[in-house]
Amino acid sequence: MRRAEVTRTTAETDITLTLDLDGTGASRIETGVGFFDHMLELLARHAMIDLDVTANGDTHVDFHHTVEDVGIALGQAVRRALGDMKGLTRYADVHMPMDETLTRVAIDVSGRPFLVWRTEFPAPKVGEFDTELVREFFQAFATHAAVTLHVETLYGANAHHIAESCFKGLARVLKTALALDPRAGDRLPSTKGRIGD
Ligand SMILES: [Mn+2]
Repeated sequence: MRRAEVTRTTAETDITLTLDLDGTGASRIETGVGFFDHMLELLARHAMIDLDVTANGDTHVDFHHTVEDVGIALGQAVRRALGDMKGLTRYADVHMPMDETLTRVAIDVSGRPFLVWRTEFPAPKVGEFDTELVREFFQAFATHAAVTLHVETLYGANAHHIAESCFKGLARVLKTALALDPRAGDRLPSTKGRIGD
């Protein structure tokens, strides 16, 4: 069972997150941040990960702590749910279109945290949501899932579309890279014999 639950309580946020990597994309997301809920719902759907998130954060300050801490919790949960990584596909990439926007996302479930971020937003906000928080989420996720993640928006004009292409792109690379390869059996996808440092 590739499932995990993470609870994380700080002075800034209180988060409970459960996921099932081998789900159907069902989700129940309540972060108190509408746009972020929208992004997490489509992440779960397109990754086919079952995901429940409840976050009570200091959104009276702004959405920064809530978004970053959910990224941390999601990364931790993915890493735990992966277990020993035997049989893992490991690599994936996608070009994700969203109307006029095209974003490329590539992942290596490497055990080595790294984010390359080449996405800029034409507007500082989508509704109430600061667009700079998209990068914060991806950085937190990549660090705590211990994955190498490259995100580059090749072109795009609409900030909502750009954000959505990043999250959908992440979803699709997770769906592929986190899948078990039946031909791999119980072997690690590494000639080194271990994943990580
Ligand atoms: Mn949308």
